[in-house]
Amino acid sequence: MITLYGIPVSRAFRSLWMLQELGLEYKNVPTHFVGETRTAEFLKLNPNGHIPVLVDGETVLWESMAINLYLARKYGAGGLWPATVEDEGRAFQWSVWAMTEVEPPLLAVLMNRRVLPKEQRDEAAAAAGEAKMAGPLGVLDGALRGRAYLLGEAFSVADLNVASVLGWTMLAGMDLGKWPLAAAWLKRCTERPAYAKARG
Ligand SMILES: N[C@@H](CCC(=O)N[C@@H](CS)C(=O)NCC(=O)O)C(=O)O
Repeated sequence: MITLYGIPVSRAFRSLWMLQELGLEYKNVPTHFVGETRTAEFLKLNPNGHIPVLVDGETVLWESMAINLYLARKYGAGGLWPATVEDEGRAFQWSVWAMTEVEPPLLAVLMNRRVLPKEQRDEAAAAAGEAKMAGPLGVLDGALRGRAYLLGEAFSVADLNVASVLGWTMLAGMDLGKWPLAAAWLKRCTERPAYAKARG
């Protein structure tokens, strides 16, 4: 029995997308990030007080990228999980990269352009985040030269993990016109049926 705690409008979307891609049966407990992750009961699952949390039988996991790598490794053989150890390394590389190089500046753009109440938004922080995003977007565009997906010609966990973070550019209204390969790749990834299903 697989249970995923979290709501689609949060980082839990990343793992809901993975569960949908893998066609797994699962229960979604729609735990909201405002208030519901700090109860004594929830903190037993994730002492950090964050969603998503995955419970797969006896295994409890948190951190969206780790959950997705685990799910792809366990249930995605011959599909989303890479066929070679070298490509596994690349999947780890891209997943860590998404969290460290992309998420912080992109979150600044998203929060200060869309999420925070207007009077709390800081346009300077949004602009600084947007400027910083030019680095990772250039890296991604370069990596996609001559290939449809990050590990080659097939969509994999590497693409899902990176696209699930980069998808925030759409919510934030960022123009990716300067990085056409990255923009086309993001469109390919987010047009997948499982992406729409995960949004609920
Ligand atoms: N690095 C974690 C971050 C998780 C996270 O910060 N989740 C937010 C929702 S998007 C949350 O649960 N916030 C509620 C809280 O911290 O109280 C991951 O990727 O899973």
